[in-house]
Amino acid sequence: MIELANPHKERCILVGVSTRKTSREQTEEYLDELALLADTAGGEVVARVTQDRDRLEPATFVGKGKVEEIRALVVEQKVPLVIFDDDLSAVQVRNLERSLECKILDRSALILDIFASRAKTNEAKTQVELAQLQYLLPRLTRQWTHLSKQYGGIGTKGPGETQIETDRRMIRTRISHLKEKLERISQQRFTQRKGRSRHTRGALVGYTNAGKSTLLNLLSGSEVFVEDRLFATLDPTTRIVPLGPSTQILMTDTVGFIRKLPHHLVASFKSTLEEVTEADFLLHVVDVSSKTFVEQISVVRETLEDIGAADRPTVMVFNKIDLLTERTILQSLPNEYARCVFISAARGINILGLKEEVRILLEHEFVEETFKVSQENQKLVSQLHGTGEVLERTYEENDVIMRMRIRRKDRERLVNLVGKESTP
Ligand SMILES: Nc1nc2c(ncn2[C@@H]2O[C@H](COP(=O)(O)OP(=O)(O)OP(=O)(O)O)[C@@H](O)[C@H]2O)c(=O)[nH]1
Ligand SMILES: [Mg+2]
Repeated sequence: MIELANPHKERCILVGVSTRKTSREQTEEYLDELALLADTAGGEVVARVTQDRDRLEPATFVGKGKVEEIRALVVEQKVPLVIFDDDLSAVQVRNLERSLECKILDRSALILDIFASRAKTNEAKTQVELAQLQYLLPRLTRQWTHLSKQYGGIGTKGPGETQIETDRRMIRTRISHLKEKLERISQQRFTQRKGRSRHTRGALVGYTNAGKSTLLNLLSGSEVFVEDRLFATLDPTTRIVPLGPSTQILMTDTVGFIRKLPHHLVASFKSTLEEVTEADFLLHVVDVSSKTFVEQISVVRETLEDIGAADRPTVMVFNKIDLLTERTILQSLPNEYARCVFISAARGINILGLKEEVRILLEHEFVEETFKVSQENQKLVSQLHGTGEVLERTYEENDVIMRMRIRRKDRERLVNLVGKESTP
């Protein structure tokens, strides 16, 4: 593991392969990003190696000659770590470790390592550990025999079993334990969210380092952690944001996405990402000054699809316009994205424009409706509470009259439901 706290940077070599699907230029861009990841993890990149190959080498990922070239660099520069931009199989890691005689990491392992050092809360730590173990399980080779020391105990070592089987069994047990723990955390979160359900809720989503936390700070006047490194935020933070003189909404900032985010990581961050899947609308923050912002948008969209949040009403927030020397690219974007604004969160440019766009979205997506329900019908009253924001409540004989803000798409269903239940 690379220690984030280590003041001595760990020297490393990055390796990327261009196949038929990826051009040379793309591979270089991916390596730029891998270099940022390595830097975030506390590494110092001393060399980058690339190769064009139609077919990846099953035994060593890159070709034999390339392995030799990397080995020469490792020896010459005394490098303890080589990081590959793509996922490696257990066999490839083992073979490469043997040939290069140094530590081998792939992109997923590096991202998991960063998440592990960033995780502060019980929830984030549990989610990261689950993802790490799931990543590890199919890659278990003999080198992992130390695990029994970590998780050992009575009954963990049956006679005649090989160490590796024991390790696998321990990991599986630990995985189910962590899953149960996360299920409980998810339940707690659900209860918390219900408690604050009368507010409209938005979530900030976007590629890592796009400026989500900076924007939340600006909108809410708070001080969420901001850093020019990847994955500064892992835990969701929710703040009240004033939209106008009489409207307040809740905004949640959460973990950023990245290309090839390990699948297990997305899956195990389910409870954190529920803040996104259950939000009323999304602000998709884009670093428009990045050369690869279009690809970043697709990565974020794919991840949103993965977690079932792709259909949320969304404002595209093109951030960091202060860094653009050439603004012509901005002209075409409104044709492509129905709702979009151009801002600089760091400089506070066009924040009023952003708030206006959110107001328009909310007006379009939400309506006010008044319901009259018998006070005795507690089930229906609480059902209404769960579907929207109660703006006003008055009582009339046995009835409660609730003026509510609800989603436009829920209106018909609710009117039918309440109409049927409350009129005699
Ligand atoms: N120049 C410029 N820099 C910005 C702007 N907005 C944010 N930044 C910088 O971009 C970096 C990342 O900002 P964050 O707010 O931490 O980004 P994030 O999206 O929360 O990142 P993660 O939590 O890592 O996913 C910080 O160094 C910010 O100061 C902007 O409008 N202009
Ligand atoms: Mg952040």
